Amino acid sequence: MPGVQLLLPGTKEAEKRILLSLPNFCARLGESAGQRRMIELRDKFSGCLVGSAVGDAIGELAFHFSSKERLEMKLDRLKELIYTDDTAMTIGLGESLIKKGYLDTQDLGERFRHNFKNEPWRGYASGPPTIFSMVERTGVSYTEAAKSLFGGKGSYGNGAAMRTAPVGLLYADSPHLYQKADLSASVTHAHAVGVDGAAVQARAVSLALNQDPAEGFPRADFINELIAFARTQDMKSKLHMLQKLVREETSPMRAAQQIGRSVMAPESLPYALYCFLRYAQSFTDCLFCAILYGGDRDTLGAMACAVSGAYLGLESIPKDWRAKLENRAHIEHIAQRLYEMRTKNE
Ligand code: R7I
Ligand code: MG
Repeated sequence: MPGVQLLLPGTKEAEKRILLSLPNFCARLGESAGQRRMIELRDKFSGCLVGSAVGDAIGELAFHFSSKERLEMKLDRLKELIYTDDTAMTIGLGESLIKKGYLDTQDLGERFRHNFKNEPWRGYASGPPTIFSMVERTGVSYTEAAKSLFGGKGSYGNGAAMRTAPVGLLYADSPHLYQKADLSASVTHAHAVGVDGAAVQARAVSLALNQDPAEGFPRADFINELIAFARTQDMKSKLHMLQKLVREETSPMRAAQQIGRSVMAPESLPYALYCFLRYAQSFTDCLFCAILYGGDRDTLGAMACAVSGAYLGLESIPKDWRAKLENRAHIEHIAQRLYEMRTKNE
């Protein structure tokens, strides 16, 4: 969307634009300007975390029902949407932030380990459980254990990016967003590329959160901002590729083939962002784009739908899917507590 200026989160101009663009919606409710913004942001916080969990759960189903028709039939019949480690860790990160009020890596690691012990069947890859047992066996810190993985380089998997939405919500307007995402990643992902995945996804959430869905999404500025925000060449070059594919309106299948969509952060994250940008006005189209073209489907769904939900809000997620989501009340509670923490600090 050339020529559209990206409004930086927290700027007076951004807030003014959000308020100005919602007069009909809010006038119907007879609310004051201050209340208008609260409703808008609250809805976006829940949209982000519920959206991510729905994307994760439906993405996991797509491993077994890989055509859209079969998946939709299954979704109609299904009683409950079961999420995977992506959401379990997003919940853990949200819980730790709420309990401590800041990012405490030891508390976060403990929370992750505790949740893993209770539910080891959620589909974790090898990295996090290896770290948990190393901490138990040797007493080292989580961050030290994370540094020792994969020959001392740490993990470049997408596991830090997939769970980073609470950081993007809580620190959306902070100049220290990168550092916060880095801390949240460091208990399991020490590799600079794994950390970069968490930071870029947190920034994507924060930018989407502060854009008004009543207006066209400023795609070009969004990608430029993410390229500038990324710190590794691996991530930057894949974001440049994303920029070209979006500009050329490349089909999802071709984009998936070119970017890749494996568990490596610089593959799955840019493809998830491609799906959000291609279908910015539709949560369901964004979801299907993320999960129907192979690769790390649950995590592609979680990352794309966190950004989509932060932009479009809770109501954009089909009601039936929200109703079937496992543990939804707790996820919404975390979103609302994070919202209160964020607005208290303003
Ligand atoms: O990143 P992580 O927590 O999870 C990745 C995916 C997500 O979809 C989850 O939902 C889960 O299903 O799996 O898991 P890690 O074990 O840290 O990284 C994932 C995989 O990437 C590893 O098991 C390795 O195969 C590979 N990998 C690496 N290989 C070589 N060198 C990650 N980092 C490295 C590396 O530095
Ligand atoms: Mg998973």
